[in-house]
Amino acid sequence: MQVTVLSGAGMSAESGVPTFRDVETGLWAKVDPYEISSSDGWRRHPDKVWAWYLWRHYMMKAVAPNDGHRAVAAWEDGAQVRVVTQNVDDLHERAGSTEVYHLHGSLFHFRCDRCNVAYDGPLPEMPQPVESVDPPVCSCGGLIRPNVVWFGEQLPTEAWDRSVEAVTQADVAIVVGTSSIVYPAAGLPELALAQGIPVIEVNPERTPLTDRVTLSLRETAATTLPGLLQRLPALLG
Ligand code: BV8
Ligand code: ZN
Repeated sequence: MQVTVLSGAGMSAESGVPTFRDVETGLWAKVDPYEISSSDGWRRHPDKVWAWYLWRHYMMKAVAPNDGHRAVAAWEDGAQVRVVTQNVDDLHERAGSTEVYHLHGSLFHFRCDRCNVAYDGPLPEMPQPVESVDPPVCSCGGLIRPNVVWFGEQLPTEAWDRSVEAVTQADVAIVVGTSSIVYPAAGLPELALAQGIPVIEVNPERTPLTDRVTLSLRETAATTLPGLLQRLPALLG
């Protein structure tokens, strides 16, 4: 059986990682996550954007995969599982998933914003979140940025193409922990539905996708994913 998982920030919520919209707490309460993760935001104040990503990068060291990530990884024992994630964390990989496509990049890779060369130089320690940190400067004069996809930027072609394949070849697609408002990622479940592939949503809240999917479970990732595959025959009838 081919299972495709489409995950968003809610997948990592039970690991203690604030979701994209919850991130307006603490130091970042006064910033708009959509502004600080946009190419315009980077142009306007690279020091604030760099500080935010550096903090999120370091915060990942203190968190671990949850039962939801582990369930998805364990499904590989009996099924072909592909994970299409909007998340820039590495929790699916750390739980053991082997096919993970990052539609919006990763907190763990950095590059120059001018010559694109990969940066693997030193990163300053950040024991506490601070509001502004100047990003390192590349030898070409460009600024080092996180290798994530900002609003207004194209998605990585290979990850997108593999994700479209994963969704259109699946026997079932499971959409978990996303508010389904950011495109083109939010359009992927429609490709499965258009082919009559069952789509199951796992989200404690309703989303714009809720009324369109085969089944929407008002439940959380860590509590529902562990037993979900076994429940599929009964759930899908
Ligand atoms: C593009 C990486 C085309 C960075 C992210 C107007 C102006 C400019 C652009 C646009 C515009 N209108 C539309 C657009 C396109 C735009 C877009 O869709 N905007 C939206 C806001 C309308 N999209 C883009 O710009 C994309 N690029 O279109 O390029 C183009 C064409 C030509 C030339 C150039 C470009 C790029 C989008 C990627 C942006 N980067 N992230 C980073 O992470 O820092 S987006 C980021 O937010 C996430 O990656 C995710 O995709 C998105 C939403 O976050 P979610 O993951 O859904 O999380 P959220 O907090 O929203 O929701 C959490 C959910 O979990 C909730 O539903 C909650 O109920 C649930 N939950 C909570 N706890 C649990 C749970 N579920 C289960 N279990 C739990 N325990
Ligand atoms: Zn450079």
